[in-house]
Amino acid sequence: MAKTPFELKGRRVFVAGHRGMVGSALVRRLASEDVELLTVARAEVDLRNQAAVFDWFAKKRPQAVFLAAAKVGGIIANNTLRAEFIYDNLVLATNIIQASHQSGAEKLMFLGSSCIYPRLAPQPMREDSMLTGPLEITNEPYAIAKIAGIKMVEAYRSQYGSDFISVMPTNLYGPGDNYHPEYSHVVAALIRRFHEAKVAGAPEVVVWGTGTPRREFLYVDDLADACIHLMKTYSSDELVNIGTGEDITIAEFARMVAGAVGYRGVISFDPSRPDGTPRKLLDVSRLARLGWRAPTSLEDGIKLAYQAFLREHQQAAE
Ligand code: GFB
Repeated sequence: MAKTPFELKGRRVFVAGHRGMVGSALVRRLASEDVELLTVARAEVDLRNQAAVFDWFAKKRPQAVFLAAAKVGGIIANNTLRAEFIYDNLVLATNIIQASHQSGAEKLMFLGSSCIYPRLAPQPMREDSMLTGPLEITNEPYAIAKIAGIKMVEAYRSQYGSDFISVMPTNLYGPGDNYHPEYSHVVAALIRRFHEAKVAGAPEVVVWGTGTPRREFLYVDDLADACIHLMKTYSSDELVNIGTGEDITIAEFARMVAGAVGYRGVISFDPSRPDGTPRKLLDVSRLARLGWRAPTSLEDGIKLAYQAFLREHQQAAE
């Protein structure tokens, strides 16, 4: 089962979800790995369609699979599109994990999320705190689907001896993010809101919630680098958290984004919007023991994300 180090070089590597923020970062990172990269457009194969997925895997026979396809969104998207979040994420996990097994993939990495840990898990959250308490209600459907994926990986390892692993990224941001005003995550939402307020000369920007929740943010290219490192060197049924090990309040974070964007007006808070989990800081000591730490500081990452927003915004306008 455990065949570490796992050589990526020369292998057929499938990135499921290559158009998403995480998948496109994996594709960028894999460009320096000398692999035969496999991706598939949604118009060709909808990864939620079991027959189409089984068929595609039988033809392409990827040797390594990154399962980065997911229905994702911020706190309001998770809380509103509850059926889509549980259905899409469950079906993506079951289709791709089973297809990888059937077609003889040698290695698979399943990407989960820090919201699989209990709402009030002791901080920083260790990998063994999964399933020790109730989940945050606003993203429970998403978290349950991700927990199911983790349990599938464990089960396939145990019954079939598959070299499948699971990693848990913290809140992510960077190029390719979704800037939808209502459904995005906080980083993309605030970059866009502060930018538009600066351009319009607006005197005030409203930030959702009380500003007191704490969040940890990881630049998505750092996540991709950690994933490649673990794909090559890690094989165990224990999860691995991927984060920076540092968090910040939403209020402080909003001030940082305003600074990076160059917005000088007033920042106010709207407590009628949900705060979500009070704090979710990952314990990254297992990852550190495995030889990886995040290279990009939050200050630098926000600047890079703002540049990416300006580029993507420009392209969308053209
Ligand atoms: O990023 P976010 O939507 O995700 O919100 P979660 C983080 C925090 O930022 C919350 C606050 O406390 C929000 O209230 N916030 C402030 C805002 N202003 C805004 C804004 O304009 N937009 C958004 N979206 N938030 C998600 C989960 O939780 O995190 C998912 O729902 C997933 O399942 C993802 O785990 C990583 O950290 O609260």
